[in-house]
Amino acid sequence: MENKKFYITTPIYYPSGDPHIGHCYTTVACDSIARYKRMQGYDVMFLTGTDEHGQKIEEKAKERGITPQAYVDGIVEIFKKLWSYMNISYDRYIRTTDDYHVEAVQKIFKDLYDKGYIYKGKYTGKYCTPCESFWTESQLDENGCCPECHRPVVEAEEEAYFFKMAPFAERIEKLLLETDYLRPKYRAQELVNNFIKPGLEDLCVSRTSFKWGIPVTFDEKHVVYVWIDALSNYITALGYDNGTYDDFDKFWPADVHMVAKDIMRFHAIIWPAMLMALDLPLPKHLAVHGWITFQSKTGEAQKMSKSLGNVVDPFMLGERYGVDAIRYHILREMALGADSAFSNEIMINRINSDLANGFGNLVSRTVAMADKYFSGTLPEEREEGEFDASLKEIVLSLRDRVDACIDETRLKNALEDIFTAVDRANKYIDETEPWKLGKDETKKARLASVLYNLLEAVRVISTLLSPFMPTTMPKVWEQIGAAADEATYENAGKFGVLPANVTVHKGEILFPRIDMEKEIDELNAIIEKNMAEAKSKLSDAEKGSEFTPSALEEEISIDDFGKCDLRVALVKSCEKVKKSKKLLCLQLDDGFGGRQVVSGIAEWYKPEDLIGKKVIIVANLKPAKLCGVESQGMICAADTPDGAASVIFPDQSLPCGSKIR
Ligand code: ME8
Repeated sequence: MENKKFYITTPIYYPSGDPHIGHCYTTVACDSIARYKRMQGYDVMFLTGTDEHGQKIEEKAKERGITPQAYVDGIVEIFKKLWSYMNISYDRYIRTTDDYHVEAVQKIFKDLYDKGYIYKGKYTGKYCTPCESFWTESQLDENGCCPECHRPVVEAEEEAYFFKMAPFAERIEKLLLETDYLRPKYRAQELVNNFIKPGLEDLCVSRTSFKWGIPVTFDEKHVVYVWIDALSNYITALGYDNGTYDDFDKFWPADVHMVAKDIMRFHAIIWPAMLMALDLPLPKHLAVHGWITFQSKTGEAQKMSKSLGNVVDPFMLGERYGVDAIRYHILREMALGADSAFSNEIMINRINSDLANGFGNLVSRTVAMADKYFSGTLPEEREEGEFDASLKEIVLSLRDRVDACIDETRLKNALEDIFTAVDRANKYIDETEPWKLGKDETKKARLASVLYNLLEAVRVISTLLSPFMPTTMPKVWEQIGAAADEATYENAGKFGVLPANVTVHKGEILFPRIDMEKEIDELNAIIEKNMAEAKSKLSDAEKGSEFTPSALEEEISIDDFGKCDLRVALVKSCEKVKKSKKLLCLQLDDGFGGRQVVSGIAEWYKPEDLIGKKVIIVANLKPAKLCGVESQGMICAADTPDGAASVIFPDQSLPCGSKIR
């Protein structure tokens, strides 16, 4: 058992809104790895929690008229409820408001100060309030906005403590470029180029502009910068600098920190620098995954955002399809490093093809045949035959392949490998045609072999799947007659473990097939309702603050603008363009005798929504034919955050032909 220890962490999440499918991804991924490692016999510590301090939380609580503590308490409960619902087997849950963590962070801060790595200075710079991050001029994006969220930054000046980063630059560069700390490795160069090459600047690590944070013990008007507070969680939760826990020596350094790319910089640069300053060993791996984006009806990928109403509610999905199906889907779709679009179609297809038709069908066919031909109990006579060897080979090599994927945090590949074996087993049924063997009394021994081989394949596959889908697999073991001590990791490397006269038990359908069309209609209705509700709940200011405008076009002169002739016009009549789902044809009174304009807004407007309304047109646009219909100009519309077009309606009292300037 010596050295068989494994420590894995999720980020600690901000309780600034309800958790969604994005948070589930990291947590379910870490949970599956933790379960797999436990199954392999490791002593596992799986940590998750919540990051509860900071200006954003203070502001949200104020808006609601409650204390920050009451505010976070409410949301933490929802996070914990979700984790229990999703079968997350964390060993420890840290809240940064826990006393022991507060005390330990204060000691860490003092320790870094005493060692000379933290000093007092004055901060003037750019601050992004939503991200709670200070940036230097050179780090801002091309519009002078926050490089993470692309929202405007404000000039901020305050007396502050700083953490010296320069002494660690060389070691961090080596860590990123020469070790396999960062996964995927291709992101290392980008970090080195953006942050280390220009010179690692000292990090501002205290704030005086708000109160909801951990006070600096030796200068109480300062609170500790949230990232110093948050990152420390990975060691305080093990008992570092506190007496609440005592497994620091046992579990540190961590084997895997898993995060999404938005917080890679903090974990790839600041966290190693802190650990180096504290003279502690560095974690072994930082696994960085992409975003789960939401694929809208119009097909574009959007960041999930509460104000768009597109946050995918894991409770709702779990109720409809079962928690294991959701766990499977998100892990199967997401590759390390890459973004992945969440769409209901992809999810339902995946559940139907892999789980209902693939694995579910394999189990139910195998069990049903053992039941039908042998009343549930296989006879002991056997006859080996063609195809057996190739089935056994793929099943026997599966465990090693999955082990390697788990060790490299490539869960999508682990599931792909397992489902290659599922496909192989289903093909074996087609090849051996047990229904024909069943009709022939002389082939009973061969039939028993075929069914036994299938049951063995299912045993190995279901054992290796159990960390990913922990609720369903015990039901499979029940159906195939595997005892608990037969469905073990050790046995997943063997063939021939079930007793020769195994008895199966027909059971419920594991993954019912979903009616795609019906489901999509229902889900779309739910999403539309959520979007409308989210919109109506938000103030205009909030809508603005969540929206990231597209980049500005190249600068033009006033003369250039003067060339563009915008006019007010009245929609006299309007109809859909035949054979086009997107186009409307509008007859306009433009103050100059009338004109016809074709506009691609049919998805969002019906003709009757527009007739009688004044609109703004680009009046001197060269005519063009759209779907064979001539268009003499263009209707002005704004892009909405959810990718629709919103026609600009000027004041109805403006005469047709009025020029816009
Ligand atoms: O950043 N797709 O907390 P956070 C994939 N408190 N992953 C997503 C996601 C999405 N759409 N949305 C969230 C913080 N995540 C800090 C962390 S750690 C010391 C402090 C996951 O609540 C992903 O793991 O904003 C991401 O890194 C994390 O949630 C950010 O959570």
